[in-house]
Amino acid sequence: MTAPIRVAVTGAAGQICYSLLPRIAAGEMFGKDQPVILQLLEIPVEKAQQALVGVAMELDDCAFPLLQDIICTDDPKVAFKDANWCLLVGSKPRGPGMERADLLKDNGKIFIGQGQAIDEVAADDCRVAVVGNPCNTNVMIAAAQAKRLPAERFTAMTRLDQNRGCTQLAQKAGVAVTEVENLIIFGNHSPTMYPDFTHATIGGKPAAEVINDDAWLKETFIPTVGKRGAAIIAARGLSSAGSAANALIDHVKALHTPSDTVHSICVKSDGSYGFTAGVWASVPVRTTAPGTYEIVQGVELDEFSQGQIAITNDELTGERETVKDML
Ligand code: NAX
Repeated sequence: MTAPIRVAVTGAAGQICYSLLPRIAAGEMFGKDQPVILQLLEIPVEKAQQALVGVAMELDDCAFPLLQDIICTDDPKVAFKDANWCLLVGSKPRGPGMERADLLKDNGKIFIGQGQAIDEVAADDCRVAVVGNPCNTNVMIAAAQAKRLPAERFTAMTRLDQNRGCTQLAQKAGVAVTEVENLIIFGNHSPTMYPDFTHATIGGKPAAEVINDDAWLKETFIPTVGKRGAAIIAARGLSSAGSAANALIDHVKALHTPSDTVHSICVKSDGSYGFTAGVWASVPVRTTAPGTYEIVQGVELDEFSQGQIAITNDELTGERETVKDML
């Protein structure tokens, strides 16, 4: 009998988790033979805790064969206890009139507490993936609390941006999304990110050659990917949820499965590609063993790409400066 993977998930009564949790329990994240235990964290507010009970009831009602147990709690030390994966989805949304600096600081406090609790009680092999925004800076704050777990275990998600970009290129070229490869997201999960089309291929040929429209790539494609989240809110009245949950499945699956495929993941910068060492920037990575990855080196950057990376790196460095007393 395979031992279950303990998956701690925060923000478990929120909209992303409503799409995410059934898919984890169905085996889409860790495989169809891998049992899981879900350890679900919500804020200590009655309405949130009640909603969490409702989420657990629905999971029960799915009778998932792989789901061995569900733990619902408002205590981070219960949620993260012995967890092999911690998926930090919950965070405080930006309220009306709230400055980005206030958002960074308010959320920073959450990620200090969660980072400390993870370091104290999670499994020795624990991996952490942050979705809650601003995810690059939240993950840096959580990782800064860790004394036992190495910083490399802490990642944040730009997979949604990678998936969005691949579909935009496929639709422009009029081909299936499976034809698009090697689209790398560099930088912050924010509108400054750089979806680097210069190495992307469509049907094995350079994307720029297939699309043959430099102005579209630079002036339409890049902002469309960067502002897609806002476009979803404008259309749906709510932020991306199903696609974010899907991207987190892809993110964790990619890190859990060794392969030569290159994925875009926010990791602690080692200074590669012009990022300031120590910020969490999205870069190309390759998974070498389950949960272990290396930053892919040697991707050549033309002058345009270097300029785009400098913009998003400035933002990341500025965010780090704003929360420096939390690190
Ligand atoms: P919701 O507001 O629907 O749910 C968030 C849930 O988190 C709420 O139920 C809230 O009570 C809970 N929560 C807040 N603080 C918590 C804490 N300290 N511990 C445990 N739970 C806590 O938001 P949802 O649409 O699910 O989005 C969640 C986060 O994902 C947001 O920060 C959002 O900005 C971020 N996103 C990140 C994306 C990415 O690509 N990295 C894309 C999608 C999404 O925008």
